[in-house]
Amino acid sequence: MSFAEKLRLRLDKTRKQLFGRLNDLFRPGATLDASTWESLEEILITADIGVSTSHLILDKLKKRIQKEKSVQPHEIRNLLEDELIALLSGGISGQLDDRVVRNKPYVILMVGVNGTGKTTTIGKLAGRFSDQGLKVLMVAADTFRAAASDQLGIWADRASVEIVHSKGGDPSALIFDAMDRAKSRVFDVVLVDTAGRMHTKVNLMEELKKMRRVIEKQIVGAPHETILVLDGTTGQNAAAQAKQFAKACPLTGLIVTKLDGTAKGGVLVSIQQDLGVPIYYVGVGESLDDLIPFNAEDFVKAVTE
Ligand SMILES: Nc1nc2c(ncn2[C@@H]2O[C@H](COP(=O)(O)OP(=O)(O)OP(=O)(O)O)[C@@H](O)[C@H]2O)c(=O)[nH]1
Ligand SMILES: [Mg+2]
Repeated sequence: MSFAEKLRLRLDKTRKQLFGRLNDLFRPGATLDASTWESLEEILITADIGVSTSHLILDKLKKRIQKEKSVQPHEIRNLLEDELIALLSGGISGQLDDRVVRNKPYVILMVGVNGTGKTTTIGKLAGRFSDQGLKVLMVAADTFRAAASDQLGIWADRASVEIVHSKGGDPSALIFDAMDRAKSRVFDVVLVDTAGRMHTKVNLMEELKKMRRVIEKQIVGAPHETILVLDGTTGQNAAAQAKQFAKACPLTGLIVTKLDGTAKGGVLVSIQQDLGVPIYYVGVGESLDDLIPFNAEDFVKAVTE
């Protein structure tokens, strides 16, 4: 199955519940009037695109069709797809797979609110990079819960990669040791798992900054990536988290998980609009291969067609 097919399959619910309504709204011969725009606005907002981004899209569509003499329903629909693809393509500057080979070791710090899927995503990424022949080191810097390190350990086994962990203690101290090991044993990629933290807790955000400083001091140019992992089912709250995390530490990319569940998908559009950082992957399940490289066109087609 291709990535596009898998995405379509896993995003079935979103497509049917929300964007499926586009079929009716823009059916052949449908009259286009003020109520069409109202319905479209409602579809976009319900899909978690957010009020301001939805209005931006509607304004752009209206401007584009003003110039036309007569407009067919399907034309608006095509314009809508183009607009969504354009919004989702903002900030894309190469996939993560292409970037990790630029520096050695390539250090990736994963951050996010509790339970968004950081540990699971690190497991999936480790499997992916390891399959590409890269030597991967996992760092269990979520030292708050004993179970967190065990959980990452299971993923390390699954992906057959090495892991650095400690029993409790300061995550920054563990990171310090891990960076040493990454340099001396010449790893290609280092994946640092961190404890989930509320974006509103100042002390926890400070701790994150400290971890970054430790990495910076140990390896020139690192961390090469600070990736925010967002739970797609949390909708506009995910958008709020993204803004707060971006304030605390410069984000280089996003991964949105759980799009196989009740997520509405539209939140990706509003986050892109707010932050302009690339979405690297989307998570569509709990297995090792349920991580799909993000492609705006495939994504928009999967939810709207
Ligand atoms: N359906 C689905 N479940 C996912 C996905 N990604 C993660 N999960 C599940 O979400 C739950 C939380 O995942 P974790 O990886 O533990 O999340 P975390 O961000 O590391 O959590 P904390 O370390 O507690 O902050 C687990 O039950 C995962 O199996 C996904 O893409 N789809
Ligand atoms: Mg975790």
